[in-house]
Amino acid sequence: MTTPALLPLSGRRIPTLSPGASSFPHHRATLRLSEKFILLLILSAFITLCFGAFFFLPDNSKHKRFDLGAFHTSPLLSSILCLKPGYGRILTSCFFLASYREEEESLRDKIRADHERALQEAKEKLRKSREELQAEIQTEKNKVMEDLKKKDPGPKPLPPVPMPKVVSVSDGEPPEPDVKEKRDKIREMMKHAWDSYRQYGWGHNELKPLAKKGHSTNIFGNSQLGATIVDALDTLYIMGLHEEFKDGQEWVEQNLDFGVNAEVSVFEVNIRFIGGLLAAYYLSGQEVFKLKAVQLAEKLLPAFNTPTGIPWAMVNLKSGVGRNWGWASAGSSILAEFGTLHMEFVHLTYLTGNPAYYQKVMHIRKLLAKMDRPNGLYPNYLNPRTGRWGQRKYIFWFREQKTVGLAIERHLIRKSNGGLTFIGEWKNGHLERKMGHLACFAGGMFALGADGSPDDKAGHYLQLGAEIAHTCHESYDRTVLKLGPEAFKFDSGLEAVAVRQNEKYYILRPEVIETYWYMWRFTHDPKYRQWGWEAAQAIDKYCRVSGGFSGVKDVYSSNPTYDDVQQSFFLAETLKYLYLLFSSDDLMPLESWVFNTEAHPLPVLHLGNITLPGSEPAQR
Ligand code: DMJ
Repeated sequence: MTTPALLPLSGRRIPTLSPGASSFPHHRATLRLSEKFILLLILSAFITLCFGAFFFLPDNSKHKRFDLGAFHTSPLLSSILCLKPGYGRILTSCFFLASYREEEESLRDKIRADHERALQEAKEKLRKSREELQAEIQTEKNKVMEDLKKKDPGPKPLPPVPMPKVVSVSDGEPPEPDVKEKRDKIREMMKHAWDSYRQYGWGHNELKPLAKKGHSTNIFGNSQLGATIVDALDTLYIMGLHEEFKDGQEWVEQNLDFGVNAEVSVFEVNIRFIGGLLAAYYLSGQEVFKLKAVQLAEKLLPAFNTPTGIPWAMVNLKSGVGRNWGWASAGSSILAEFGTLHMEFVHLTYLTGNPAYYQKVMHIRKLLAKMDRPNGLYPNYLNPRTGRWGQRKYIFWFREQKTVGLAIERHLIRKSNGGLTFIGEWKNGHLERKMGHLACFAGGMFALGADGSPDDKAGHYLQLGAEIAHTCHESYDRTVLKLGPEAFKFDSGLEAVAVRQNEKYYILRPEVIETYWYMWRFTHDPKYRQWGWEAAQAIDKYCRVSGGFSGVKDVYSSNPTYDDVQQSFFLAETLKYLYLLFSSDDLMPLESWVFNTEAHPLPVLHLGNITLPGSEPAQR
């Protein structure tokens, strides 16, 4: 008998004869040679089959429940292959049919057992309540977060600084039952706005309350930064909506990431996000808000890398590249924007000990102080490359200063024929007798300015604040919906009425209500609460829809159409000011808190008593 030699596949080795082989060596050798070829052929066919099967078999990690019937129809395959569950397409070894059958049986048993277990688990899950399931999901999420934290401990904690002295946040419940009822109604409106956003727009910047989906605008770039969450946090806290606040905090912790490739407005992101996060931090004491505010501020700093140090209006959060809006007087920066970074940036230096923030904004202040001021006023456009003023247009920007230049009064404030005090806009050497809804904030500003002025001036500024509040109220009262238009005229017999169709909209803006609140705090004249209540009722009647609150396109139409946007500032400002209007004064007293331009309260820092890093005594 021949013993087949183990041959290398090249088959170059000459076969040997076994003892007792044929006496016809030549013929025998020939026969052996052809047998060898046949054997070789079978072997190579066998190997080819093995490889073929390896490549064409399904990936059993994706198809754990593969059909074993297929193996029965292909006995050869079933005899040579086995699959190792859980490791994808792996050819582990070849078996003969008998051993495969055993394997198949045990595989079947395992699948059956897995199946039973999954079914059992599903049944158990179905027996659980929604709350129990949510709690389970939450526990899982927390575990994942914990694991992540262990792997990446995140940024180092910031040095502790003494919290500025503020009275603790009282609940501000008014003693009068009818006022309390109104306040409860405002709180309910906040719940409706928040819950709707929670349900339909969570994580998006804003909400489309009619389409019931997320919304965004170019100020946030191409991003999903949850602007409504960050803007609403402090309002939720002040209103005592703590479950909702916690929900927002969790989103911030887990999702708010500023490393995104988005070109955002420096001003808007500062007032809404840095302001919102800092306020949430000061109110709640939760470190995460401070950390996020600082992370964002770091992303905004490259916007100041201009030849003059006047920041670009926009910056890409990822690349740090800045630029200006094309429409802003040939690529200028906007005074009302870069002049409204001070409060937040000073707080950032206070909290971090990093002088950079303070120095950036003080540099702007010093630069402006050196510049010419036509008629004592600052024009609104400034070129950040050349340091020259752009188009001569004058509007307000001194939001956080307590003293207001006389020049504003002399050049921008007028009385209409009907006796309404209004603030116009100075354009190309001419005062336009038109006032914007935005300018209505100035009533509150004058009232605040009165508070810090010498006696002879104080009465005058408070009076000015009252007159502007009255004019802005008239702009609401002269409409069909009792909501104010975007801009209103005092011309050709018109008194506080919008003329152009594209100025008749109301987008849930806060400025008029903001002024009512400041006037209420300084005078306690009940008419301000009355006017605020009229506005709240009108908003609830005409802007409320099942999916939240929407702006309206024409306040003079009894059948208005919606713009389908729930602005984030509606939750940050409009509802907050309304709530404060119907609260007692011990909630957020103005001696302790100062509100930024987006109504985010920050503690008053008495810079006379604090030395900020990077500040020189002369700068204070
Ligand atoms: C808000 O974002 C701020 O109040 C800003 O200063 C002006 N625009 C809106 C509200 O109208």
